[in-house]
Amino acid sequence: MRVPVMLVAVVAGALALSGCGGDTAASPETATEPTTTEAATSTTTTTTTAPTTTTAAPRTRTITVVVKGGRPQGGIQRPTLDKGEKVVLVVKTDAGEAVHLHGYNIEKPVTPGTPLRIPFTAELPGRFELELHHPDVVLAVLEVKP
Ligand SMILES: [Cu+2]
Repeated sequence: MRVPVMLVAVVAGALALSGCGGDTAASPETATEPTTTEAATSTTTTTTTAPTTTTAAPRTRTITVVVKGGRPQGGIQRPTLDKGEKVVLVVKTDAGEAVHLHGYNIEKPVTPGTPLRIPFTAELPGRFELELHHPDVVLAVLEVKP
């Protein structure tokens, strides 16, 4: 609901242009991490350790798959996840009845035209297919590092 249809289409198009680069840049809705790249260029003499720079909120990674004509736009994404990473799979499809994340045994019914969100935590290492059922189409392959 938050991301307009056109924006998703544009992102999918950009992915298609750049080939199967599974990892997209930070999505606009989750880019809330402070960028501290320029903060280190201060020329003060003493280096005091900043007390509050630990990662406070665990970031949630959003992986969006757009299916048109029963096929994933931009090819099969192959994102690599860290063990314990929080992930939200967003599937927008014009076909199919269910989305199945193998290995995690998460299967949710999907309505064509309505984005489906599948939040989960990548606690199981390995390589797992995200599949659209009826017809069976591989949408993405997630690799969770041990
Ligand atoms: Cu399946």
